[in-house]
Amino acid sequence: MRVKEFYGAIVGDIVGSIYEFANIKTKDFPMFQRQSFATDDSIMTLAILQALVDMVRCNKFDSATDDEWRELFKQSMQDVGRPYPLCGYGNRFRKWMYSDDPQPYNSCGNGSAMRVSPVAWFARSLEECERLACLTAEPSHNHPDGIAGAQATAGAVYLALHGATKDEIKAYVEKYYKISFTLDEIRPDYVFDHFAATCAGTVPYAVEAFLESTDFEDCIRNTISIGGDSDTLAAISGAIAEAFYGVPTKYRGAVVGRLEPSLRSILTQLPVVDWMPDIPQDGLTPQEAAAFLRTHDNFLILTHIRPDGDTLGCAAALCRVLRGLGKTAAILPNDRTSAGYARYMTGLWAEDGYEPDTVVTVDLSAPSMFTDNAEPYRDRVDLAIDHHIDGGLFGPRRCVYPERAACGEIVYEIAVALGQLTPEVALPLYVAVATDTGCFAFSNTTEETHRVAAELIATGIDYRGANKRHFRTKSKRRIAMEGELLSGLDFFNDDHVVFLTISRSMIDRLHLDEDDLDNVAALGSQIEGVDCAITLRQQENGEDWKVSVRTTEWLNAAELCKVFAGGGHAEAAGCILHGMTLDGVKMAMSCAVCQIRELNRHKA
Ligand SMILES: [Mn+2]
Repeated sequence: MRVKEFYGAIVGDIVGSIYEFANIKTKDFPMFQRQSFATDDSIMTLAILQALVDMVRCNKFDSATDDEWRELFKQSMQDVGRPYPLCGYGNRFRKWMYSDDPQPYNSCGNGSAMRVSPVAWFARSLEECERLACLTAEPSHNHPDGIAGAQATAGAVYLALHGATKDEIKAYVEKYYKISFTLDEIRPDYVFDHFAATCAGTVPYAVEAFLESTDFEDCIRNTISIGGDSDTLAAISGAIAEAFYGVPTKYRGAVVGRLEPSLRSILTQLPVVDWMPDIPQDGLTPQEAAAFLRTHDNFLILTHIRPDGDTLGCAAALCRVLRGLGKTAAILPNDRTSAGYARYMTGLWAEDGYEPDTVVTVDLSAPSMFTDNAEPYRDRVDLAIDHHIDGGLFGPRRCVYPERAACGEIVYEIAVALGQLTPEVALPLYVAVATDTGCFAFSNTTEETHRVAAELIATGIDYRGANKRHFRTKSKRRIAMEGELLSGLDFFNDDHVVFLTISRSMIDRLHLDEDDLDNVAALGSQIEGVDCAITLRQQENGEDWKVSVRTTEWLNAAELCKVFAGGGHAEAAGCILHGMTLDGVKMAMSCAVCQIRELNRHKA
């Protein structure tokens, strides 16, 4: 898979953060520790990124003058950086940061090199890259060496992004700095002194750490192993290594979790810039995942909290595939499994005391989606199979295809690769695919979805029975509940937004269970003219609310739910709001809807 995103400089900075003043001269250390944090290198990199994004958004990227660029870079560094006085600014830069009229101070410090990497992603030629690099340096680091450090770094990232070899990258950097040493030669004597804080004392060393590396992680380890200004060195080498190798997706979660929301959003809300290059992203194909499964044994399969047909269907199918191969496999019990889906799980739940060797998650997108009893396995997931965009970042191996309508489509490919597409496997997979697509009616449904369904049906399963059971049958209680919900609709925003409320008293009075409440959210989205249907379900404590959102294309449901630490897909997502009254929840949700709508208008 190839993606347009960059985390490399920030990964390097965070890994290096705890070694800057406690150098280690070894490559053997944990990449992320609890104390690892994003320092000024990350924050200034994000500030430069924000400025570039702003220029694109206001359509001035091509027409802005040098003065306008310098002014914007300066402004962006102050805007983004001022809330973080303790992130590690040097003395003179701190004065600059909090000055009302900041002036360049002829610095040749490495600050100009550590923050520059985003320009390489936006530049369309090496010349443009060098010009922009110079303009990011000049507001503070206007010494010729400060500018050279920024240009050498940005140029190296640019070349790596555009397919240059290590020899070509080295030759380019040597226009600025001679690199006539190896890491082993300089390691004993390289310390964090005055020289190591300048561009000349940093950039060539970071570049050499990249040149000697075998992959992204090896580059970061090389960099930390020489000592010096570790976080800045690694921010530089990490940016180059990312452009050259790509960053393992497992590090994205570690970065995102260490950035405050406002900083995080600079990274995650990149505008579409078609000229921006993309980089390879790791991840297993279904065939590679199949190969992994074939060579392992004693499996435990994890499903997500509030399990749906997709996660349960995938688990049941995968468990049967593995048992079909003669392996030991079981599914961790999920006590919220509804009666309608329990029929597919018979005989597959793990018994108490089962000790697995291999842990696999299905349709489980984030750490917050683990069930309570899955706690002991949180840090030992071996393979994550998922179709959520940020899915499976907690695992070392991911088989993630966000373009797939259901995780069931991916497990189908795996079952085929392992020669195990039996009717017993196909039926739960059909349920997985059918339920996650609203019986092939949601907009996530593709030709591929239908092709997979056709292959599943061809095994001879009773798909008509499954469809009747899951889509055309309602309990009396469900019908009564729908009657009450529909008589209590609450419209907002010129009838574009509708709230449906399932109160605790309704659940108790009508004796509603999980089956009765399954997919209630779809009800509101059936109303003509409604673009956003929000179903609120009061939790047992009375003051927490489970929110399910269904939207049309004008509003991204996942973006909306992310505001409240939830997630999901573009047109179906969820979150939980804590400690609120019904009116409070409605207020919070409708405000967020309006804000996102405004933001999108602004973008457009
Ligand atoms: Mn799913």
